Amino acid sequence: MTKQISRRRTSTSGHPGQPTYGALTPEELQLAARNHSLPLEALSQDITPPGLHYVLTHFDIQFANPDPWHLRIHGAVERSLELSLAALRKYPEITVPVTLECAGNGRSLLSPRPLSQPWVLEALGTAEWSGVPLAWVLAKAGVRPEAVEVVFTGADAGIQGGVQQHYARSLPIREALRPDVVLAYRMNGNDLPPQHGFPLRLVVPGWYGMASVKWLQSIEVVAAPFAGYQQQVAYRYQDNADDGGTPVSRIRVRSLMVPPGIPDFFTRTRFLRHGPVMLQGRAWSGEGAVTGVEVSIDGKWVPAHLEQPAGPFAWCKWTLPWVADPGSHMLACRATDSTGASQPLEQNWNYQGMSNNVVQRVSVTVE
Ligand SMILES: Nc1nc2c(c(=O)[nH]1)N[C@H]1C(S)=C(S)[C@@H](COP(=O)(O)O)O[C@H]1N2
Ligand SMILES: [Mo]
Repeated sequence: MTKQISRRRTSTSGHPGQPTYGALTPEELQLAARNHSLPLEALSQDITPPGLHYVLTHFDIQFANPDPWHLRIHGAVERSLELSLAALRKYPEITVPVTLECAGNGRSLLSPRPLSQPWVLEALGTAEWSGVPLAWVLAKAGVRPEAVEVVFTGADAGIQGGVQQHYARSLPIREALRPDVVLAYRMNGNDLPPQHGFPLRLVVPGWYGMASVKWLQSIEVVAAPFAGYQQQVAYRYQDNADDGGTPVSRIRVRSLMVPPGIPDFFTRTRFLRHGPVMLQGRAWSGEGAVTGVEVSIDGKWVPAHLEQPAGPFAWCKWTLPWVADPGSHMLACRATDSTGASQPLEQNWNYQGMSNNVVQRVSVTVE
C-alpha cells in the first residue's frame, strides 16, 4: 500500500509549490474554501470546539465504516497485529491536550507566495485527544532491533507533485516510543469527526500537524528511512526547488491575540471604545515551554501575564491590561520559549512556506 516513490521536480511555470506574486489563484481559493482555520476569537477558549479547530486535508475527507475497519501493525515487529476499534478501546486510554498547527500557517503572507493552501495566521487549534498510547501498541507487536522509523498510512489517496499516493508520514523510532504519542479515537470526549480522522488518527504532540496522520489504517515499522512523498519532498525547509532541504518537525514558538473590540465586516479592521481593555491571546511551542510573551503597543514592548498550559504541548493563555486612548494603534505580540527562540519581526522566506511564525500585527481604531 505504501509505495516508495522517487523524488520529482515540481518546478515548472504555475505549478503547485512554485512561488508567485500577485492575487490569489482560483486553485488557492478552492483549497482555502475546503480547509478552514481557527477564527481568532476562538483563541479565548482553552479547548477548541471541533467545528472551529483548523482542518487540512490534502485529498478527500474519508467517511469510514467503523465495522470492517481495522488497524494493521506490521513490518519489523515480532508479531503482526490486526486490531478492530473495539479491541483498541479495551487498551489503556490516555487523554492529551495538544495544540496542533499546520506547518504552512502564514504562507499567504510570504512574498513571493508558494502556491498551496494559502493560510493567513490561524491554522491551529487545541483539543483533548483520547486513545491508546502508540508505545503500548508497538510493545504488543514487539519492535525488532533493526527498526529505525515507524510509517503511518491513512486511508485517503490522491496525487501530489505528479505522484499517486496514500497520505503517509514516518516518525523516528524514539519519537514513536514517547509516552504521549496517541492513537486517538476521541476528540474533546466524542468520536472523531470525519474531517479530523474518524475512526482513528495519530496525534504527535509538539510536531507540526503533518505528522498526525488521520484515517489511520496501517502502522509499519521499517528498517530504513521512509522515502514517501510527504516525507522526502513535501514538508521540508528548502531555499529553492533543487535544494534537498531539511525536514520540518517541531512547531516553532508562536503567539496570537484575540483582536480586541468589534470588526468591520469586510476589512476585519477593529474598532473599540477608549478606556481599559484586557488584551488576551495564546502562545505555544513544540520545542520547549513558553517562557514569556511581550505585547507591543505602538512599538513599545511590555511583558504580558502568562498562565499555566493544560499540558506540555498545549497553548498557554496570556493577558495584558491596556488603557486604550483615542486614535489609531498598532498592536503585536511575540513569544519566547525555553530554547531561547522567539518570533521574528520579519519572516525568513523558504520555498514551501513552512513554519512562518512572524509576529501578528493588529491595527485598531479607538473612538
Ligand atoms: N490521512 C491524512 N492525515 C493528515 C493529513 C491528510 O491530508 N491526510 N493532513 C495533515 C496535515 S498537513 C495537517 S496540518 C493535519 C491537520 O489536522 P486536522 O485537520 O485534524 O486539524 O493533519 C495531517 N494528517
Ligand atoms: Mo499541514
